[in-house]
Amino acid sequence: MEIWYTEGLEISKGRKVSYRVTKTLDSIQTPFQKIDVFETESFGRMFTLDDVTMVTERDEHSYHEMIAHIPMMSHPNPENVLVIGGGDGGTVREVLKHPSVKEVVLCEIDKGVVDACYKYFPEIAEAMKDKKVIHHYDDGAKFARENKGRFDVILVDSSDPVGPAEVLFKEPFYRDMAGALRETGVIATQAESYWYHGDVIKSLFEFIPKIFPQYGYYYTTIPTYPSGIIGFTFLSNKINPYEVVPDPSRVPKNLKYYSPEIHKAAFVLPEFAKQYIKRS
Ligand code: SPD
Repeated sequence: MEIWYTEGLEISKGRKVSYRVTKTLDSIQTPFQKIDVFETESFGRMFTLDDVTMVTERDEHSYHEMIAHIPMMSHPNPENVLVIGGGDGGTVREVLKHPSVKEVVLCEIDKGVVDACYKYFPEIAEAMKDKKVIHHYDDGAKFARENKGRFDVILVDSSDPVGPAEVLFKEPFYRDMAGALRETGVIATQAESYWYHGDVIKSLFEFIPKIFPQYGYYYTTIPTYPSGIIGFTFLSNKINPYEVVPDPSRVPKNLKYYSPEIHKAAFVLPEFAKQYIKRS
């Protein structure tokens, strides 16, 4: 009998994307969510949370490189980095490719995610064992509130705005992050697809201009997320994302997606999507 996994995020909108499963490796219920790990025919090993795709071996680099390197390359000297969510380790792995980094704090609410990824995705998760990485299993908003003015870069590698991550798409959390950032700091947050989630993006950019003088929205392509793209907010007090000129000598070696050209292009949005991002 054939087994297919169907991405759960879009079913309520009358859309379905399914993947043929060649082997089911695990299904774990944590206090926060359901974790599943399978082998798929077309994307290699896949990791889902509550039936929503988080990571596949074949395309994870396009998401992790872009959530990390756009802000890291926009900051002149990122030393202290906070990753909220990101318990698979992919974002931490990319951050550690920058030699200026002294400390990466990983604040993941669900230790079950980290444990499952050590077991099933060692090549991605291994980075979390680096001695520069400090683990906190806690609520990201609380952690940000308790660590004022500590970080050069904050990356919110969250799941979608349902369940445990809902609070990470709300104004109070963005105010908490602003407090945890150094004056020249930069934040990037997972901010969904301009094709499918215009309402989410619009609601973020209702309050973002009240908190951050500099902001923008950029995106990456990724076949296993709904609509094949996913975007990120870029937030800062000082750094205007549209004026950043990435220094080619700082680009980590052997990347598969990010380049200085992609950096500039990622902020160029189709006309219909520009309406979601309020700019004065
Ligand atoms: N719709 C899925 C969005 C998931 C984004 N984060 C995934 C975690 C990868 N580190």
